Amino acid sequence: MKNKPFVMIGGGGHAAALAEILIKQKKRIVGVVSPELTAGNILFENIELFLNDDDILKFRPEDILLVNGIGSMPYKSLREDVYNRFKKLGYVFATVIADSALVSDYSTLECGVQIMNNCVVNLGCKVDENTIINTSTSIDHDCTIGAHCHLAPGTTLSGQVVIERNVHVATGVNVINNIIIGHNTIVGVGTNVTKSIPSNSIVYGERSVIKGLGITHDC
Ligand code: JB2
Repeated sequence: MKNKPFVMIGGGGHAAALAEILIKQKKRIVGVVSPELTAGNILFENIELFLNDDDILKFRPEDILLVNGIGSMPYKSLREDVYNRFKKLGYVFATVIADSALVSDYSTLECGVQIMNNCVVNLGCKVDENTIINTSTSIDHDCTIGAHCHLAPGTTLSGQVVIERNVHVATGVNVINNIIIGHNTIVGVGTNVTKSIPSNSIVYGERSVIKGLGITHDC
């Protein structure tokens, strides 16, 4: 079926931001699935509310596209869990790109990637599934971003940065070129990353101290 309708999972701030992007693009949202609406009521008021994730099973996978409106914060796995559950059942998650974003024709975005308002994704980039590139993030050329990451608003990546899977980059982080950030890492708000970061680290503060796997050193 061409132009499949969308079903939004989650009813909070991230879901509302995605819904506004889709509504502006004249996409049809036929359901929102959330135990309660905690934001965006005005956007969802004419859309049927389903209270339980099992209600998604009322839609056939071939008839709809899912939108993962569950946001992503450190130490919370709900977004990834929901994605994996319904992907396994044969559902497809829409890739959402805001009209205000600029995504190079020479970059690739996997299923479920969300490029929010005012982002730039330059040429040669690869973004893996279910990753959020949040508002006003700038990703320069030839960067690789793994699955289930969240680049929070105002992240800036210079060229050829590699971010492995399940990394949370908080608001206003800057990363110089050729850096590798290992999987399951959290980069704290406003950090300037000038050295690569091993997996399973927490990086924060003005000097970008790394704590993780027993390692503590300057970034
Ligand atoms: O199991 C669930 C479930 N548990 C909570 N299934 C479904 N389908 N929905 C669930 N929810 C709903 O997710 C809650 O009822 C609520 O509506 C929503 C979470 O909303 P919240 O506003 O707490 O967070 P968010 O996920 O929209 O946004 C977070 O992540 C964004 C990227 C926020 O922390 C934002 O600040 C951030 N920008």
